[in-house]
Amino acid sequence: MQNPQRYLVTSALPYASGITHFGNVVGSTLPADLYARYCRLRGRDTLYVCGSDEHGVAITIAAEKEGITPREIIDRYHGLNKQALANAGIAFDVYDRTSNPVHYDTAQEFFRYWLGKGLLVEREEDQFFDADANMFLPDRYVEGICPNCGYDKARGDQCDNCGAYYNQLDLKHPRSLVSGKAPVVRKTKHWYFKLDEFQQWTEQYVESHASEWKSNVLQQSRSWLKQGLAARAATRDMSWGIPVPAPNADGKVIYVWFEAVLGYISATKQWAKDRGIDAAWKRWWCDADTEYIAFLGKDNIVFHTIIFPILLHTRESEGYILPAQIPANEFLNLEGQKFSKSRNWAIDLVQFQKDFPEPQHADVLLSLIHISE
Ligand code: B3M
Ligand code: ZN
Repeated sequence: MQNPQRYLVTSALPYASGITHFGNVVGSTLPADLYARYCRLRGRDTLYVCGSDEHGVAITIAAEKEGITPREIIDRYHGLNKQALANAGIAFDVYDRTSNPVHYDTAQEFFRYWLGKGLLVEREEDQFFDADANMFLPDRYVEGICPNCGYDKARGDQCDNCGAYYNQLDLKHPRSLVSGKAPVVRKTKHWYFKLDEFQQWTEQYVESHASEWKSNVLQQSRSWLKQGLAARAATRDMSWGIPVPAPNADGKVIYVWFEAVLGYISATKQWAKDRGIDAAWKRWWCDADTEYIAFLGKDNIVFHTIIFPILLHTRESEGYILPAQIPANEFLNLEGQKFSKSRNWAIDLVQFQKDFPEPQHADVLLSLIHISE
């Protein structure tokens, strides 16, 4: 874009399922904050938007582990993370949360729009079901051997080892993380988003940024597109999440990745509401003079270079803009090993700030940490 009038900056919404760790901070939040500060120093009209991602199985598994409700989990960690990031000096203009009713309205409005445009098709498909727990097994509730690389702790929707996304039925030797047993297959109905109809448009969108995007971002987006986009379930059988606004949708929620990215828009609406300038959100999301830069970690690349642009493109006729720049950092290593909450190999922000309460200590640590390329 030749001469942007304003700069919209977002960073990936940390799940409110635990304390945000330095991998999250250094991977997307800190670079976004640095860039937003640079824009402000250049006198640019800048808005830095972030918040908590509060739905999906990351939340429900964390709640089940502690025997508390998802609401209790998100209220605890949204508050802790928001405070810890503020203590670290991250200068958001808004740090909202996707349990906000403003976000429910936004996500359901988009979903109704896609239904009305025929972009969602109802399908009855096979899905893993845990007969002992009497529940369908979405995403991380099932683990198995990755169909792409053979990793033996691959999740139901994505492999942490090679990054591949697949239909959970492609997992080999699947086992339920609820009962530990092999799941059975049952039919269930979901609404599938016709991503395949946007193959050509997405290729054109990605290639139009080939000279600006980082090589890791381009490479992962191109390889995903090379596999061919397929219709993906945009709903899940879960009680926690945003209810599907369609007839006969009891017990169905919008799949977290089809609503969390819309959380950037909802947070901007909340920012405008808090200032009594409700309509001002449109200046950031529905004005061609806005330059949008989305910061994230490498495991979220395709949701920001393919899925989110498609969702926005469906409403480009109303002026919705697309991300112009999507800088993604590789995973942060600690003594040569990738950060991992589950393997208890992380520096969590809250603990660090307890041990080193002086504000300048956060800067020292963040400046010392090496981001693995
Ligand atoms: N909550 C972060 C993660 O995958 C995810 C980002 C959402 S950005 C809309 O850990
Ligand atoms: Zn794999």
